[in-house]
Amino acid sequence: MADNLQLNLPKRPRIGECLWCDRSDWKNILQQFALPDEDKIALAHFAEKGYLLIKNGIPRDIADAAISEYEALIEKNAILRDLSTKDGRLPNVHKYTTTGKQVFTRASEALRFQDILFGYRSSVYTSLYFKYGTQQSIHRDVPVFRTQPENFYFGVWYGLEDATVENGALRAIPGGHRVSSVDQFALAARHTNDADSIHPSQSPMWTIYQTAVAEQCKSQGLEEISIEMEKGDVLIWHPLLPHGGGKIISEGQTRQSIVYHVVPEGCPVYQMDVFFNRTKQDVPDLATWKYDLFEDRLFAAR
Ligand SMILES: O=C(O)CCC(=O)C(=O)O
Ligand SMILES: [Fe+2]
Repeated sequence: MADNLQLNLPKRPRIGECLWCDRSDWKNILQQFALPDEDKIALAHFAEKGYLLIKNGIPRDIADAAISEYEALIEKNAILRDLSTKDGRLPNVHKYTTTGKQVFTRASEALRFQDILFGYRSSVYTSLYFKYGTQQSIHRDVPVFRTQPENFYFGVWYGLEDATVENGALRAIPGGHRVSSVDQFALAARHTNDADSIHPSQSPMWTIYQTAVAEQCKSQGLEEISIEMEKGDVLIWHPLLPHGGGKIISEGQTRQSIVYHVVPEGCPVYQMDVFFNRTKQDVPDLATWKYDLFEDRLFAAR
């Protein structure tokens, strides 16, 4: 890996921009892309449902090597072993293993779609390695991945093994990213008289917001589904898509996966202290962190 790079990235989304697929004229924009029909169908699915599934996106040898390298890492590193056992996840696996970066850089079809959906080159902000299904309740990621401009973030999930309802496949509410009736500032005003004291990563506002989103989705007749995936498949989700991890029915069965939280190169990420505070919306649109370059892709240095 190269030395940390401090970059000034002129090609990045600027205040006032939004994802093209969130614009009211997205169908016209999509028609103008010089892409085969099957790509346009996949992109239209993302715009309407909030996610895009890429079959066989990871080379099989990389998926196998990612599991072996993770196992070898936690075998020899007691601190990381403790961390991943206690939290059920290893944060920023890309920092510790080569395959933890290659799952991202070698899945070329997934990268191509991320770049098209952003309209900019995708880069890694954080990653998580999961050995088991997370059983996380349905949520939107956006309160802790509040980019500037807004919504230039995707969760990109890579299956290292099959994920089925037995071992805790992902769940999602298709179309839930379009539910716009939850006003996070009004919610914050109702639950605190001091928005400036909202903590970036630990706040009761998280659950309050996610509960309101789930209620709104339900009242609009949207339903939760299970997204079963095969080893090597990749799923890209919209920043506002409600999603989570299914219940593990076969106890002890693994569901190995890596999720990358991605943003355009140079795009900064803020957390709940910004997301819920109306007076902090004017934050800078250039990331202040350094990057590592690996196989032509940028990873935020941690
Ligand atoms: O893998 C899962 O079960 C959910 C992961 C997730 O929600 C996330 O990384 O944002
Ligand atoms: Fe999530």
